[in-house]
Amino acid sequence: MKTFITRLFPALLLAVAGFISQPPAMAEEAGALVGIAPVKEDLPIEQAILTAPPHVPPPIARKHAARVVVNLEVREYIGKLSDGVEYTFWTFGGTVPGSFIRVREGDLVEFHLNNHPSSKLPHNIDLHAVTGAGGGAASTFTAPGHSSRFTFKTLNPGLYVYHCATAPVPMHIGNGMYGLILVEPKEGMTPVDQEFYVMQGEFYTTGRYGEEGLQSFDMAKAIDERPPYIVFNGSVGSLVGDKAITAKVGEHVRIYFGVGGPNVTSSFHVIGEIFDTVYPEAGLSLPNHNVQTTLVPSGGATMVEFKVDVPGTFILVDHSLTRAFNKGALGMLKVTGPEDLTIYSGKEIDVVYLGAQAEAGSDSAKREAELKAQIAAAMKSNPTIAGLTKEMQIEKGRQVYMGLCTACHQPDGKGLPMAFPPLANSDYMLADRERAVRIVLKGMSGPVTVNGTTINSVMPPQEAVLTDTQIADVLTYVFNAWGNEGEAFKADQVKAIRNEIR
Ligand code: HEC
Ligand SMILES: [Cu+2]
Repeated sequence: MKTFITRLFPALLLAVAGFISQPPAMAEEAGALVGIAPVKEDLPIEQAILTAPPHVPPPIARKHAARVVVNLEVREYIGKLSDGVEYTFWTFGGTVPGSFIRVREGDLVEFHLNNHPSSKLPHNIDLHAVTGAGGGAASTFTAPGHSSRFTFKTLNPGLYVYHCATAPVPMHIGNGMYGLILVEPKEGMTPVDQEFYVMQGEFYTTGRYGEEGLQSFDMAKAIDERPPYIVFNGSVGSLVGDKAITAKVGEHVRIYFGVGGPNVTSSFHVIGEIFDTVYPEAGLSLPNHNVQTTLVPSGGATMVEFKVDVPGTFILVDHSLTRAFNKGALGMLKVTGPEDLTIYSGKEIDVVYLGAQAEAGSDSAKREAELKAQIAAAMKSNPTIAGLTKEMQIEKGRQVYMGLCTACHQPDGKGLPMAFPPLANSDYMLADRERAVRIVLKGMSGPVTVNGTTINSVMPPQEAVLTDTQIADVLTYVFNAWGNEGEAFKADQVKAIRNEIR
């Protein structure tokens, strides 16, 4: 029914209204698909405010419908997927996820899709908020340097995913072409103190997780649904450290959470919080209460609300946890304000087992960036490069250590009695460098005596988890941390041992 009306609209208008030049001076060239007049209704015209994640446009105050003009620009650019890892993102509005769009039920949305001249490919948009063929895709196929326009009426309130629907669709979405549009119900959303925009999506890079350099899209991995990266807001660490979202004790927080996919669903959870209200599948009519984890389908969304009662760092995760700890689906909400010991004793378990690690990681990433700049400068003039390169490896290695080894060998490298041997001043480790490489690659079991104390346990192999470079870096770090001293390890040495037949 709705589909029928929308389909009929343009034809009717063409007949009735004839051609009227549309308000914004968009570059629609002669010969382009123009001529369909904007739907003529006596509505006040409004320019939509678009925001980049994690921000959300302000609530809609008006109590009447409007003609809302949305100008969304497609940009293709090379950006950061993780430290040292670059990727060619395709985006709506220059960010992953794309700009957040906020309109009201009953509005007429005049949608302009502008494909930047620097783009290499045509793109279009399918908004799940649209009632009409292809959700707008058929009307918005837009070549680089062109602009398309179509108009739709927001019949159903709710939070909707939008995405590119140009073939191959999984590749366009997999490169970052998705975002959220909120259609506020006529009565408005209930007021809250803080609203945030977070979307999960996965990246199918040719290289493994953490493999440095410019990565490209791997179709075979996409078909097998084996993404090396599953992240929030387009990159590893996008919501970590000084990029964490923040709130104050006592505030009500709402997160508009969506899954762009293209394939993987999310078990969305905030460690240390309980969702007071969840709008399952982002439908507004059946809010659920007191929920721990909510399942969000690919191409779907949810709204979660909770009051923050105590200070601390609350960790956003996909509770399919290797995605959080090994693939990047981890963010932070930092809450400041007075403690309430009647609610929480103050022994912040989450911070200890997660927060500290990620924060150390982000300090270390900063130091790494500084060193990179220093190396670039040093290259020009003198050969102190070797020393700086080693220091750089140490910083990178520190990040690997904090993300992986620290759980067992502890941040101070001292291990735990009876369970994990020390690496700090380990006579066993420092005595044989090749053996150290082998232990990290292939794991270790059976009795081992370190500094006079024997442990008989198992260390899991890391060869499937870490690249040769990462292993060289982490060993360079442990051989130079906590008073240890040693030469840098080289990726080639690791490679040789990885490939040896024993
Ligand atoms: C899941 C826990 C765990 C993780 C993670 C882990 N190790 Fe181990 N590691 C152990 C255990 C247990 C042993 C002793 C094994 C045995 O008893 O044979 C060990 C032994 C070692 C040894 C030799 C003993 C010594 O103390 O000198 C080195 C070196 C080492 N690990 C380095 C690392 C590095 C580097 C990482 C990170 C890339 C790492 N380990 C990650 C548990 C772990
Ligand atoms: Cu596209």
